[in-house]
Amino acid sequence: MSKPIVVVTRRLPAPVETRMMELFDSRLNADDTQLSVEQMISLCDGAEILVPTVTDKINSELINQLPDSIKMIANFGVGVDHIDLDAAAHRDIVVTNTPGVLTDDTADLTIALLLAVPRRLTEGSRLARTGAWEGWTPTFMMGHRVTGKRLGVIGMGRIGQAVAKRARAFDIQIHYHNRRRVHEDIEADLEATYWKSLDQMLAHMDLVSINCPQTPETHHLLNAQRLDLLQSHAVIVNTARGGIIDEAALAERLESGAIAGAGLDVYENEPEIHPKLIELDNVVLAPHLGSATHEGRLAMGKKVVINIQTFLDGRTPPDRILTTI
Ligand code: 8YV
Repeated sequence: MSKPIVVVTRRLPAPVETRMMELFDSRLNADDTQLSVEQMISLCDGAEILVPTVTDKINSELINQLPDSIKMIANFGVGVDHIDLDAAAHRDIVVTNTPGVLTDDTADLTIALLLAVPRRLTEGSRLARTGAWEGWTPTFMMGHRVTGKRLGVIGMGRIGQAVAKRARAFDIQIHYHNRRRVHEDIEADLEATYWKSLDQMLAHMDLVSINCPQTPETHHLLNAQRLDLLQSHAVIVNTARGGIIDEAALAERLESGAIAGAGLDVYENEPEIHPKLIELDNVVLAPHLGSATHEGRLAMGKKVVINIQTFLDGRTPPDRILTTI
């Protein structure tokens, strides 16, 4: 019996690709180059499953050109803002993602940024490497303490909660804004204060972490007006999606000192980064590393495989994303 054909748009960790080759007739991207719409459509000819990543724009234009043979999009990653879910539903294409297995890694990176910015870690590292360091003095490169500060988590889902849990270990006070208030047991556990109004929360925080998905509702959630609500000593960290912040407005405020600092792992037009952000010393930049651990990426691959196998067995994949249409 012939194996089902699976198209994988980017290189995945070797053990994941090996498993996919064993189980499926896998069309892999050995060069790991970004596929054009035409290439993706032609590769999908006769295939049943497409495995994209965050770097692929799976918009309605592409979905509508996919061959009828494609029955499933098994995304390698948790965020699905690059996939038009409604267009997929219209064509009866099942979409899955990989939640849960990258929660801890993303939360760890968030904490790394939350510490690196107030403690001026990359600025100090640059100084040490260029030989410009002239030695210790009592007033040299002072940053700010995080202990006891107020952290406002925007989006108290799996990752937001994991960030809050870690931040508690630093005696940081947890505040959050979420579409819905979380269960009282979780609030009690995290000693977290719920703010129905994002605007009011922003005005009172020392640290802000973005941990919500990007949706039409959260696009530019932190626009110029909201950024202006932040206190001038506030530090903002984003490990979710770049489009949730108006990047140009953020860069302006970081440059003027209206916001003290930022730690960013994601950008509006990846891999482009706003040129001002690159120049500023009060900004720590990471190249979308949230889930970039060997352990995390293997677990993501395993989830993709399980979702595909379950679907091919005629059952509902564990990580199926449901749309309302
Ligand atoms: C992944 C991410 O590496 O899972 C996500 O949503 O943002 C990343 O951590 C990426 O999406 C892989 O497709």
